[in-house]
Amino acid sequence: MTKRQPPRPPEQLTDRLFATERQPEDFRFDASVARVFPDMIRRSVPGYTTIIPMIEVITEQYVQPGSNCYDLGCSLGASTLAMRHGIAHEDCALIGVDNSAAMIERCEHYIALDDHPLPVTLRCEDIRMTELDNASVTTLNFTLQFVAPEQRNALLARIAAVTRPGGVLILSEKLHFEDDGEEAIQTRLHHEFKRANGYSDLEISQKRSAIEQVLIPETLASHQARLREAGFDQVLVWYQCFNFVSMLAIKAP
Ligand code: GEK
Repeated sequence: MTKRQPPRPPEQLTDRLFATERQPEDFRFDASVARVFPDMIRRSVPGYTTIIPMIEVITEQYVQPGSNCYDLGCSLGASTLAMRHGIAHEDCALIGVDNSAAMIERCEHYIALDDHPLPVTLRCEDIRMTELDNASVTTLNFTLQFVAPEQRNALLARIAAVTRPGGVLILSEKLHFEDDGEEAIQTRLHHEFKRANGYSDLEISQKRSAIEQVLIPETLASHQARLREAGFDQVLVWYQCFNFVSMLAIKAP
């Protein structure tokens, strides 16, 4: 009798996408990025490996029975799985949304490998259009920065409108600083973090050019003002490392 092999995670590669000289081209979340994504985000985003488990802790605190939880821009589901493990109510729905088919396809494997009983619905959709309703916890973990700035207000207002009293939005973003001196220091520290994680100067500069027009960072003050305008009653920073921040926007109970 042949022994059944346990399911294996999809093959994960080291991120070498920008290691050799390449033609300038805007960054896209395609299959080549999806294949290296866990390595890429861990080595590129300071604090990512702390933020993910804290999303579980925050979800646990704010999830409400009979509500929906959304992970908008779920990629391979790291934040989705953290939310899943923070939800103790069987009658909650957890929905992950990403408009990259390559990400969603791989995400399905990671969700299937996780043994938590709460079902996860994955939607290959644009977060600007996806249906939202009856939310207690919504996560935008480094996703809003990829939405055009002029479209951010409408999305956040829609999230705030469907968030129940006492519910929250977890918003993680790369920051821009008003003060040029601070911008220069925080950027240098971020690049040092990448160097310490094995990225070369060529990789850092090519990635920077590729992402420049695609990822538009804003100041902390703009985020805080927008979240309040959107309808959240309290906005606080629960984590910051260099130019990367995570905020908690709360609807009053
Ligand atoms: C994590 N949250 O591991 N609609 C849907 N998806 C989008 C859109 C859009 N309009 N724009 C971008 N995305 C994850 C990490 S990554 C962050 C999130 C990063 C998706 C895009 O396809 C990608 O998968 C994700 O947002 C951003 O916690 O790569 O820095």
